[in-house]
Amino acid sequence: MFKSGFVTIIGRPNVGKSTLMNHFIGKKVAIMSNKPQTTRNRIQTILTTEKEQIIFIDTPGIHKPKHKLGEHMNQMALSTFSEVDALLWLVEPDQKVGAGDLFIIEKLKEIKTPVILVINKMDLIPKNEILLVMDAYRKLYAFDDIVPVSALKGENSEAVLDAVRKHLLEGPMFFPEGMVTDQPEKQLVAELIREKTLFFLKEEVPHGIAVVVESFEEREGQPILEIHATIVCEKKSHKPIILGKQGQMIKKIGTQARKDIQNLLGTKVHLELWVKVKDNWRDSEFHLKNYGYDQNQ
Ligand SMILES: Nc1nc2c(ncn2[C@@H]2O[C@H](COP(=O)(O)OP(=O)(O)OP(=O)(O)O)[C@@H](O)[C@H]2O)c(=O)[nH]1
Ligand SMILES: [Mg+2]
Repeated sequence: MFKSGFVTIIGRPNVGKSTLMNHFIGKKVAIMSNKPQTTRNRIQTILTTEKEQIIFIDTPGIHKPKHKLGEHMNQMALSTFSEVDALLWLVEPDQKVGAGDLFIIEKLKEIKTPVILVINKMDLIPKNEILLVMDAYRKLYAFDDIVPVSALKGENSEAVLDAVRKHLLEGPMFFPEGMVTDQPEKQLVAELIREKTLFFLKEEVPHGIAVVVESFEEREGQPILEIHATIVCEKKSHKPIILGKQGQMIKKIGTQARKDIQNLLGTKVHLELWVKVKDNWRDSEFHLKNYGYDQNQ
């Protein structure tokens, strides 16, 4: 009997949701960074074995929004709560449950979807303290399972899959075998470029960046993919920072992004980047839509 199911990964920003999802499918589909609010859209990945198909949905970290983009991100996360077969709620290994997590618990109380609590980053605390963290959370909600893991090291992640398997139902293959994600290649490329801006740039600059791939074509007669992309920033003063002295910063971003894009697509890539200013685009419904942050997606 073939089983399948949809599982949403939720939690506060920066707890390791994208890291865990990428680990499950063995590929970097969702970008990751040490800065909060990295993921901005719902990202589906698919794990298919002989007996089952699990569809993971990575979501933006739930936070107090400061602009329309933030509102959209929360909406992306919260709207999947009741539509899936199980929720994986990721938290940091902290005994003191924060206000943000208490807010999530209130939302969980409104739905019937089974919730598996995943205490991530267990590599950061001594083993005996993990039990205390588990106890602190157990008092707050009737979880279906509580599993400590390290997404970064892959430790105990199989236990999370076992917990998920309990909630799969007899069902079809929703996606063809071999399909790993619903994200178009152009979107993956834009995200890899954005990941590098998160890595190299500081403070609010990377958070105000959107990346748009303008063209994506094979060079005539040559096995080289020609990619042109625009880095959109939200303030005039951010542009020289992104370019860097004599273009050094944008060069670094481009070089690192190209390496990742080549790995992903398995072909040689020529990448050209431009920088454009769109004042406060994060608060404009029009631009959010333009840059792919569509509420109805
Ligand atoms: N030490 C440790 N770090 C981890 C672990 N899992 C993830 N991280 C780190 O935590 C940071 C955030 O990881 P992400 O996967 O981007 O987190 P996220 O929850 O998707 O974040 P948002 O998309 O902003 O909501 C990165 O620097 C990861 O390397 C873990 O198990 N142990
Ligand atoms: Mg993420």
